[in-house]
Amino acid sequence: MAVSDHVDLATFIEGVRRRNPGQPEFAQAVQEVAEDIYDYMQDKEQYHKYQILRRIAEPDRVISFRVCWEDDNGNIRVQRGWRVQNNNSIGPYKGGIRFHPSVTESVLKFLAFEQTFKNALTGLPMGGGKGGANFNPKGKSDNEVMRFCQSFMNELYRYIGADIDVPAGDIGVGGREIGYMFGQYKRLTNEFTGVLTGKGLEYGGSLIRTEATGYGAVYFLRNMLATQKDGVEGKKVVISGSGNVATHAAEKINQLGGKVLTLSDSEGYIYDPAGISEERVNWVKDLKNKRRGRISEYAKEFKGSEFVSGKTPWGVPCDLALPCATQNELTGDDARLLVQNGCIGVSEGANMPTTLEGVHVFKDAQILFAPGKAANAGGVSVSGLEMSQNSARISWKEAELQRLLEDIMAGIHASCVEYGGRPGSKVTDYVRGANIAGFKKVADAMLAFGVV
Ligand code: NDP
Ligand code: 2IT
Repeated sequence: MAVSDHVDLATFIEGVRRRNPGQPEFAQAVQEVAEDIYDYMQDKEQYHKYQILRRIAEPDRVISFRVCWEDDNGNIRVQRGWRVQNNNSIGPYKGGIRFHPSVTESVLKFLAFEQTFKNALTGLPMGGGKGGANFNPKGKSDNEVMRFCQSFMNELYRYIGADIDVPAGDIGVGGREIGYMFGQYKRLTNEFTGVLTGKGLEYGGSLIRTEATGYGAVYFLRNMLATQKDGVEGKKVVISGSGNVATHAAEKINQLGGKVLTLSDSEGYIYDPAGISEERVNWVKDLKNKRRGRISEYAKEFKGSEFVSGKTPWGVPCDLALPCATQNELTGDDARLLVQNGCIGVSEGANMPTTLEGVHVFKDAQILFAPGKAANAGGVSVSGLEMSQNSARISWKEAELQRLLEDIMAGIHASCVEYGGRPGSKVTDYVRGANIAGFKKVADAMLAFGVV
């Protein structure tokens, strides 16, 4: 069959939209990947013939279930839970669980699709999956969260396993929720296995898993800057979010001598011209993890800082930006503003935080732009290392894990440079590099399996 007989990119995207009505986030993620892969596949007949991209963009399965729980007032509440098992060609399904009212099947399908490429980039044997529920943990008591997690696991446990599918945390799911879910899994199956990652250190968790995503996103930024003989020291940095990824990115920026100007949550952002020092970052971690408070409280605590309600932080002039909150939080206009204000590097701690238009603005401006599937892969990488430690029934030392995380991030950077070169440009197209390097590994495994 001649290559010209295959559907073109526009027809392919149109087909994805038609087959997945009402799922804009999923279609967006597929389009971002397809734009690069179509170009790469032009002279690679096998990938066309075996419909590889079409198959990766059709999850192996989507499991959806009812989650009932009782609130503290005795009301019966009903939520919807999902696990999307996207692709297990190179290892067991692996990816986080998100609890947030905005969770839909579209959001989880986009995340599981992205995860497939991200996990391939890490070099570790992990396939792609994602799960979650439209449950809002905000304002719920510990007991309510526990009952919800137990009820969620009462259904999920049938579909997961240390060699089948290994969930972890994501938005709204941290150490507390993983503890409740692991406890329930163990009770239901009478098995102590590495079925979840991000576990507490007392029961099989790995050192530096908590820090890994934020640290990794900053290591990736440092690697990109090094290609331009530059570094993080002395740079002004704008960060969105104030959860796990944002606070650990801020911590690492401080350690490398940068100045963090902002953090945010869904209600607005705080701007601290003095810089959000390590001590202040620790205060934010406490606010979020222990007191479960809002970022606006920062401005009341630290004189000279301000809270800007209902806005994202992208208008604050900076050298570097790290979107670490959620999908589509950085628009085309935001991207133009960042470029205009002299921003030279963007590293996505969140998954797909930049809209498709924003991605094109960064690519056209030829600034250093790292897509989430490369930049935030540190978290799932240390999850992979947690799986290895659990299988071997040992715990590695912190220095070893720190070294492995830095090595893995450097390896992902090198893969992006290998596949993301742009003729006539001194800046790598990291989006293209990550898409092609991630695709190639999964695609070649799929070719080996034939049509399944
Ligand atoms: P957390 O729940 O710890 O924090 C999420 C942060 O993002 C909070 O500050 C939250 O504010 C904000 N946020 C969430 N939803 C929205 C929204 N709709 N609009 C504006 N702000 C929002 O989650 P994580 O830090 O773990 O996750 C952040 C991002 O990083 C996500 O995109 C996640 O997929 C990604 N990621 C996480 C990894 C991990 O290891 N945890 C690994 C790789 C990627 P509020 O409290 O107001 O909701
Ligand atoms: O988006 C992600 O990579 C995560 N939420 C972490 C997944 C994991 O399995 O550690």
